[in-house]
Amino acid sequence: MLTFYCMPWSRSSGVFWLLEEIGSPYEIELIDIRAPAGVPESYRSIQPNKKVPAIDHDGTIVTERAAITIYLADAFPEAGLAPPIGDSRRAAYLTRLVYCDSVLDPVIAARAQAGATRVATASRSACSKTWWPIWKECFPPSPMPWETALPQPTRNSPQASTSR
Ligand SMILES: N[C@@H](CCC(=O)N[C@@H](CS)C(=O)NCC(=O)O)C(=O)O
Repeated sequence: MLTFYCMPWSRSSGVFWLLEEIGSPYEIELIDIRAPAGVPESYRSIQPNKKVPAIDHDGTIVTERAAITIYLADAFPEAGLAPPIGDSRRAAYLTRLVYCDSVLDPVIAARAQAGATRVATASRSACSKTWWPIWKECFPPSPMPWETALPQPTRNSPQASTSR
């Protein structure tokens, strides 16, 4: 049993995509991170910081996109989405995957939240000519096709415009 805790138009999108590629059944548990009253306290038992995405796979909870991606690709090897452990190609796979979340994502999120100019220099340096084409290829604009049937963000919510 695989449960996906998520919200469309958020950092959940990449995991949505991954789950669709894997093709194994999963249940969606929508966590309204933009609810005026906030995310319910009960969700802390899944994600201590009440953030999405998160998964529960047969009672094993995984949070953080990079960790979820690595976990799922390894848990469903038949999908052929990651080089297996012991394969030397795993080095490049893990490097790119972790780089995206640990270096690119914070810079891009900071840029979105602070306005384009304050962190433009850091952003330019991180999104070098080498990495930007990979980023664009890996993260096309939301919503993904399978997200369109789900609730969409409130357009005037500041969080909705900065968290993608
Ligand atoms: N490092 C985390 C970041 C997750 C994250 O910041 N998620 C945002 C949505 S894009 C969230 O849940 N925000 C709700 C909140 O902070 O209350 C990951 O990559 O999984």
